[in-house]
Amino acid sequence: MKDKISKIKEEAMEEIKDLNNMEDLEELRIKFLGKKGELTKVLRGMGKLSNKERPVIGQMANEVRQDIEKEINNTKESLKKEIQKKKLEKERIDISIPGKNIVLGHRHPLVKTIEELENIFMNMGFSVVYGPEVETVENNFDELNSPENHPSRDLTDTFYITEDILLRTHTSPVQIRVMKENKPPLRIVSAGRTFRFDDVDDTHSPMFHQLEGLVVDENVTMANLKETIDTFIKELFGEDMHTRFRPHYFPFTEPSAEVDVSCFNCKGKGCEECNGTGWSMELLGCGMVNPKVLQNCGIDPDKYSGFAFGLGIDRIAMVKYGIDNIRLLFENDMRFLEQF
Ligand code: FA5
Repeated sequence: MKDKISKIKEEAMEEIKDLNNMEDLEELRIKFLGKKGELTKVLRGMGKLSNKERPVIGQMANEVRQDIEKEINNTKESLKKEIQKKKLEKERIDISIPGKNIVLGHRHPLVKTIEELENIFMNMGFSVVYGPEVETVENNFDELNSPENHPSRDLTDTFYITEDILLRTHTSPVQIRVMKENKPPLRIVSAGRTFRFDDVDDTHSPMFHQLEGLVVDENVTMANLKETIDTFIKELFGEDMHTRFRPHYFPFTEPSAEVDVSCFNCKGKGCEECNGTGWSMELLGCGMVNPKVLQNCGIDPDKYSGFAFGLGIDRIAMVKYGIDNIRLLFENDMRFLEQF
């Protein structure tokens, strides 16, 4: 039996030498030391030994088991080191290679313009509110006193979703929402997307942005409206800019006006850009809230009056950043956007 045990040890040690992966090592451990392994098989025969021989053989078997285990563990350790070394060699990083440039984006010129406009109006005591882009015909037209035969209601001018729901054609329906839900005094601005069946040219787009303003209180006058617009334009474009109010018609304001701003190139002197007029393109419409609209919203027109205005935000961004074509704002061309 002693010979058998010594032979097992010799064989195991010899086989371990040739192994170079963990799986084979585990197989070897099972082969020699497992429950059905070589050493266990020999030990099963110990019952036949005399009382004198049994402890001697037992001790020898234990020593052999420990020796084999020790050799397996040592081999495992050196295999681990070997694997780690190979891995490190394979994954070595060349720190002399130049790093990849991370391109950091920034806010779109339209978003910057909206934030700037909102900040100016907030400093003037206005609150910022939001309205939905999908509106009811009632809020977009009816309550704003737009008659049935008004051209802007036409199918060819407006994107209808159903007969009663549409993509809002302006931000003025926010006026209705605010006046129906709140009592005067009111002082709000609301910016967002608007939609019209307009053909695209340098200053028109079927999707564009407006900022609506509304003030309702006792004794609000046209002078307040003029002063507010004038202050805002000077705040946005500088003290040397002037405004001009031209009479206009909107069903929801009476009287109404369109506002021109001094040409940004020549500051009013007259140049090629403004065809010698000294005034830039049309930027906004405004007026005193029509008493009928106040009434539609449950506000007493004998007690309260108000003014409202609607700015074309895209055109303001164009003037502010010297952009001569509205299409550029929506094409997402990085070469254009990176300039702001
Ligand atoms: C209106 O939309 C009125 N709701 C404005 C208003 C509000 C008047 C409150 C009175 C009281 P208008 O259709 O003129 O008005 O449009 C206002 C501004 O939006 C224009 O001055 C222009 O700057 C801009 N705008 C209009 N259509 C387009 C378009 N297709 N593309 C780009 N900007 C546009």
